Amino acid sequence: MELVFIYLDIPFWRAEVGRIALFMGDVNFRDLRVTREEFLKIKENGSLNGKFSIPFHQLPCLIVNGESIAQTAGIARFCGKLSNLYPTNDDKSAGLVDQFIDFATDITVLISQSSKFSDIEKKRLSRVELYKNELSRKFSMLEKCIKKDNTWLVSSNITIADIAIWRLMGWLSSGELDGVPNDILSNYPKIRDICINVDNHTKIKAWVKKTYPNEYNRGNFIK
Ligand SMILES: N[C@@H](CCC(=O)N[C@@H](CS)C(=O)NCC(=O)O)C(=O)O
Repeated sequence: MELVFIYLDIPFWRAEVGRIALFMGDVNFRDLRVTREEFLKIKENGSLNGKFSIPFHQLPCLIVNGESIAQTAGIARFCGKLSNLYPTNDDKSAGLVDQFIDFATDITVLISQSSKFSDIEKKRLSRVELYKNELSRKFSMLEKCIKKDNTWLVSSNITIADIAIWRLMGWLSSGELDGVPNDILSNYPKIRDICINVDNHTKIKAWVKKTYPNEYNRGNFIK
């Protein structure tokens, strides 16, 4: 099977969950990273250089034997199935994995709403407000979903859900999102422990070494 994974050259969770799954499963794929200029053109005309169709003018997009598949969660499941990081014979576990991926989407949508302000102070204030209210509420709910002493979010093995939450929370705890404090995980020890477990996974370390810029701020997972 010929796979081309298209996204920007940044380790955002939407792409990382699929890219890392393929890497962890030793599935061969082309890791195609577009420039900002190419991304703007994709948004405008739904195509990467006339070669790959991008159905909803959004990234990530996965090209499977020449056919385009869009939408983060669907792509994540597709990659997870190929790499044994998504339950294929256990519908309940699959549903649980899905709920965490969709949770990551919900949080991302909330953040992007606050990113719309062009005025920097307005943007910061809206994030402060968002963090104090909706985000904290949501993270408390997520914390409650995690069973005590669980190494992974679902079942006894790492799944695409863990990868998604690790990168989502890494982004949010990096301190680089103005208005969101970098110590957020200190309030959610079970989420933090999942993130630490992912961060320490041998294959994750290998991927980080291979693709992340030196000293990249992966988030604040300190206990
Ligand atoms: N529903 C899509 C949303 C993807 C999305 O918003 N991607 C961003 C980049 S992280 C994008 O392409 N934005 C451009 C746009 O929405 O026009 C998904 O789940 O993949």
